[in-house]
Amino acid sequence: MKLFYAPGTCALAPHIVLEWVGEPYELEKVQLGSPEYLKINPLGQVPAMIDGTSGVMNQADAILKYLAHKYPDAKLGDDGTLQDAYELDRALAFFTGDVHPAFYPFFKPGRYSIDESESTLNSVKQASYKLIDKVFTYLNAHLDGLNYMVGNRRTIADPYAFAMIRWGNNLPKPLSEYPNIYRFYQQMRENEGIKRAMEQQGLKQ
Ligand SMILES: N[C@@H](CCC(=O)N[C@@H](CS)C(=O)NCC(=O)O)C(=O)O
Repeated sequence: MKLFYAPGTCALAPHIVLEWVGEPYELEKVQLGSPEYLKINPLGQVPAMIDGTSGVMNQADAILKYLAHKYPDAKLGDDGTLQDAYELDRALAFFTGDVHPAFYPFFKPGRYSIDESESTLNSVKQASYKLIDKVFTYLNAHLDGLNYMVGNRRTIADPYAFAMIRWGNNLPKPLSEYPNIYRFYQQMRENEGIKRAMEQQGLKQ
């Protein structure tokens, strides 16, 4: 099992899951957009993963579900009920389809406009920030009274949440203004598997 990652990206989520599972795996740090990496994942994105003869797997949510299925004893998937399976899929879809895309224009505004003037790029970032605030406000309400994303137990949705909440550390509004998100993040930050994954990626915060 080999995980391709770049530090601090959404690849942190499957990296944490691999730490939680505790089986041997390899890590390969890649240069996003490099010709070498495009040969591995033509989308140029991380995470990507290879498991034996699987070929190159990509898409964070699919990789997370693959790991949950491959390692049922780690109990990081749904609990076997229809409702829980829905709740878990909903959480993964929220991060993949709402939170990740909300952040991307903030990180790479030049991709979202053919006018690259500073004022246009700032405008793209501000529009992105409005979306981030919207999804964080929703997430903050969801986490009210909860320590985990789904079913009040640890699942693959929690590292995904952690990786994206981490991106919120350098926003105009501090994370502490979303108190439930802030509490969730601080609590996850104490987890040994998360500490190991962050250390391996060279991440401080
Ligand atoms: N749909 C993909 C998106 C992955 C993605 O965009 N990852 C970012 C890092 S968080 C990336 O590799 N960006 C490089 C790029 O877009 O060129 C997934 O969910 O895995």
